[in-house]
Parts: sequence; structure tokens; C-alpha cells
Amino acid sequence: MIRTFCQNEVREVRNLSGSGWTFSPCSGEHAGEIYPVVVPCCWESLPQFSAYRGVGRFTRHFSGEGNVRLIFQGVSHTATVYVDGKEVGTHYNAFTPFEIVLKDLPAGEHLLEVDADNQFSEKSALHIPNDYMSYGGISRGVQLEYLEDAFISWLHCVPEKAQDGSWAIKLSTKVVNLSDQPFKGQIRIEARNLAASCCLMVNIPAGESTEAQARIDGLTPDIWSPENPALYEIAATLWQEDTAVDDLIERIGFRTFEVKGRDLLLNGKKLRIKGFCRHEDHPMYCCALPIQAIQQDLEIIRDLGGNAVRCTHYPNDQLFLDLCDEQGVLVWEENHARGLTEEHMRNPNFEPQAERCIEEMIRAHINHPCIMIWGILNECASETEYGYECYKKQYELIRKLDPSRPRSSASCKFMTDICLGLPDIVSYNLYPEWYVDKTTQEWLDENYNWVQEESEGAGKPFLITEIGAGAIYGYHTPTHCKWSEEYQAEALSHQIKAVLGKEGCSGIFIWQFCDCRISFEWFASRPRTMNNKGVVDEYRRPKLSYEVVKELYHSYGNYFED
Ligand code: ADA
Repeated sequence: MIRTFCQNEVREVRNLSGSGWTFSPCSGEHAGEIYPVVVPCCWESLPQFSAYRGVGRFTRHFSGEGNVRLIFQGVSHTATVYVDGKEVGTHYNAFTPFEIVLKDLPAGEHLLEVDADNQFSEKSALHIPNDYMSYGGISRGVQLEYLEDAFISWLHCVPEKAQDGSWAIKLSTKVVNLSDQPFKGQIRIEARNLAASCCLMVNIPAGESTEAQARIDGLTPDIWSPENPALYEIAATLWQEDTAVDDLIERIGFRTFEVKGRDLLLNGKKLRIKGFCRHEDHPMYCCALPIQAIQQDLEIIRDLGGNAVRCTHYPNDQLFLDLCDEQGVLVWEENHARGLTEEHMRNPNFEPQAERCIEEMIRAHINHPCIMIWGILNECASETEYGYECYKKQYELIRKLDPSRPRSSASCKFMTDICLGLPDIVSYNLYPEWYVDKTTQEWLDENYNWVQEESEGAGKPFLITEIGAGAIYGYHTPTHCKWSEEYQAEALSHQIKAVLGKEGCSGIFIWQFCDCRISFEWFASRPRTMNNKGVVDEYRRPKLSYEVVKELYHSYGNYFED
């Protein structure tokens, strides 16, 4: 399962997730041994491999004939794919999807082998030892699609509100012709439940592809919002004469999200963000959370009164985004980068890998109404000239790929950030009462005043993208010292009140939703080799701060006028 809804009624699709796979480590004391596994699977969830760093081979068979497409939603972190013993594709980065198209497969059973590699080296500029774990394995779903000679590769549908209050959908699509004959056909695109459609002619030379644009105007849909997450299906069908040869169904929501002066407006109303930063992490599933566990996280977030999630620090599984679309949870999604110094950013692989991550993230996720902000480069070298050039290029790339959403970056460069002229929203990660020995009010005011009075971020919306304190689950002390649940509960109470009470501040993302595992190669004095700032621990057991956050978050509405 790679999506929560059906994307094809014409194209034949097979789920390759589930059982039928084996895993075999390629090095270490168990090298060559074979274990049955259920995919998605991180090998760290197998008792023998909780700390294995290396290459692991995943194997299964599939049947097929003719043209097929394999879709991998995520392999952590470098994948090399073989079919019938022949290498057919490679991909870097655990957190973005990739596809492999195979032409003219002979009929019968085929052997699929995927080598996943989670090692750190110069070749990997984004996966480095860090304050989260780089797991190994096929960490998200896999799908097999049976294709005709021509197929719809993707369909982007961007809603746009017209002056007169009606809506349009800007459509663009890519169609691929796999045959050695020219393809001539028609794409019919239907906005379901809106009684609207359009048609595009396509003429594609042999073995090539084409991109086409269209527009549907004059729509009066229900508006998507946290209170009423109304969704619509957009179905594209590819016709060759009277035969439907392929299709692709996407799902969208109609809403506006704008930056106006210092405000963030959702459907014209001044939004108050009450969010959580969340890593894809679970002690039993590692980063390969099944949909039930993802849903449970969303239930806890909603119980806590949260209305938003920041996907730290990488693009998330599309199942999570589908659920957020359905449940009206707002999302900040960012490319993959955490805490990279200028030296890290000078790795020759950094720029292509980070930009590729942006391209793959936006290509795959542009249709999700829940995504309100694209983020880049969390706490990277935004205080240096070299860093500035990297931020600038990445912001420009996002603008080119998706001009419809504001962009931002979570900074920790206090009074030294030189990149604040670039984003649409200024965002800071602050840790008063934890790393910084000041009250939240003082530290918040100091930073806010510097942004508004002395930086190029003046006049832009201001967000707190991280704030919090550590607590070891079950550690209680009468002294309320650091690491106790009491300390965290008190710190979060001060932090939430100060941030949500601050004029000019659009909201808060608490660091973090749950405790998560960190790379064992990365130390930073983290007890348990975990980041312990979760409001719930890794098993989602509430800490004392849970009730404090819940009460405070529920006391503020989604909008400032509430
Ligand atoms: C940073 C960083 C997070 C996490 C946090 C912390 O701001 O963005 O990934 O490391 O600090 O817990 O210190």
C-alpha cells in the first residue's frame, strides 16, 4: 500500500509490500544468512541487526510481461535495484520516492533484488551521523504497475482562486511513449464531483515523452480547512481511439495559504499554528511505520490540540500526507538536511543531492492540500556567504517548481543569519530554559526584535519552528531538575505561553512529538542515545507535559480571531 486511495481504475497495479521478501546482510558475522521479512522493513527491527551499518539485500519474485514500472516510496538510504540479475536503477536518499520503468519483460516470474546501503561516507552528503537515526532497508511501500505502450507518468493539479471567488485547477501532466511507434491519443481529465472536465491531445514520437498543460475554470468547490478537509479526485485517462490505455487519479483540496505582511492567512483568516515536530521513528518499526502507527500519532497530535506537523528533517511517507489531507492537519515539509556546516555543504555531492531531494519532494507531493510551507536546510550554514548561495539556489528552485507555496527555513543562527531576506517566512529554533540560560520571554524578544529591526527578515511572518526541553520518561524529582518530567512540563508551559502570546508570532512547533533514536555515531550528550524532548516517549506514553500542552493548545483556536 503506497497511498490511502485508489489511484488507478484502468492501469493494473500490484502491491509489492508485505510478505514474500527475504533480507540478507552483505557483511558482518551474519553475512549471507537469509531472513524472511515483511516490507516495509528496516533491518534494525530484526533482533540481530539493531546496529548493523552496511549493505543489505532484499529479495522477492514478481510475475509480469511487457512494460512495467516499479515504484519505491523509500529505500534507506542508497538503493541499487536488480531485475533477473541485471542492475536496473540506483537512487540516493531514504526519504524520496523513485521509479524504474522496464520495457518488454519476457513473460514469467522475475527476480527482484534491492541492495540498501545505510553507510556514511563522502558519497552521502545528507545522511550523516546526526540527531536522528539513518536506518537501513526498504522503509516505505513498493508497487508494481503493468503499463501499455504509453502511460501517464505524473499529474499535477494546482488549485487557484479567481478574483470573482470561483476556483480554477491548473493541470500539468507528463505522458511517456514506450513503444518504437509514434503515439497519438487524448487525455481526458475529470474533476470528480465538480461536474467539470477538459481534454488534451497528445502526439508523442517513438520512445519519447511529452508534458502538457490545461486548465479547468469556474469551479465552486467546498473549501479545504482543518475544520472541513474537503477533498476532490482529479482523474486523468489516456485514450487511444476508443480504448482507455492508462489512467492516474490524484486528490486535491481547494484552499488558499498566503503570506500577507507579518501574517499567515489560511482561507483569508489569520492562522495560529499549534504544531509538533515529528520524526518518522518508532522503537518497533524504526522509520518504517505502518499506517496504523502513523494514524495513532495523528490521533495523539489532535488529542493534544495540535493543528500542524513539521516533518523534521526530510520529506515524509506519502501515507502520512494522505492522512493529513483527510484529517485537516497542516504540514510544513522540508528537504533533507539537518545541522550541516559550511564544510558539509562544500561536499561536492551536497548541492546535487539536496536539489534532487527538493525536485523529488515537490514532484511527488505538490498535490497535497495539507502542505502549506516548503522548508529547506534546517540549521545549516546560513551565517556564511557560501551558505547564502546554497540557500538562494534552493529557494529559487522551489519557486520554479511550485510558486504556490511560501518557503522558509528553520534557523539557529541567532543575530548572525544573513539569509533572512530570501524566504517568505522567518523561522527560528529557540531553546530558552534548555540550552540557553534565559527566560523564554527574554530570548524570544531578543531574537524577534533583532529580526524585525536589524535583519532582512523585517516585516515577514515569524514562526518558532522548534522549542522544548528534555525529559526522561518516568524520571520524577522533587527538585524539578533538568531531565525530569516536571522540568519539561514547566519549561513547555512557559514556552507555549510566551510564543502564542507574542504579538507578531504566527505560531509554534514544539520540539518534539515523541522521543526518537539518534545515530549511535553521534553523541552530543544524549542519554539513552535518544533525543528525549518528546511530549510522549518513543512508545507514545505521555509524559507530565502532555496534559500541560493539551490544556494550553486547546485554549487557543486555529485562528487569531477565534
Ligand atoms: C535542533 C535540531 C533538531 C534537534 C534539536 C535538539 O534545533 O534542529 O534536530 O537536534 O535541536 O534537540 O537539540
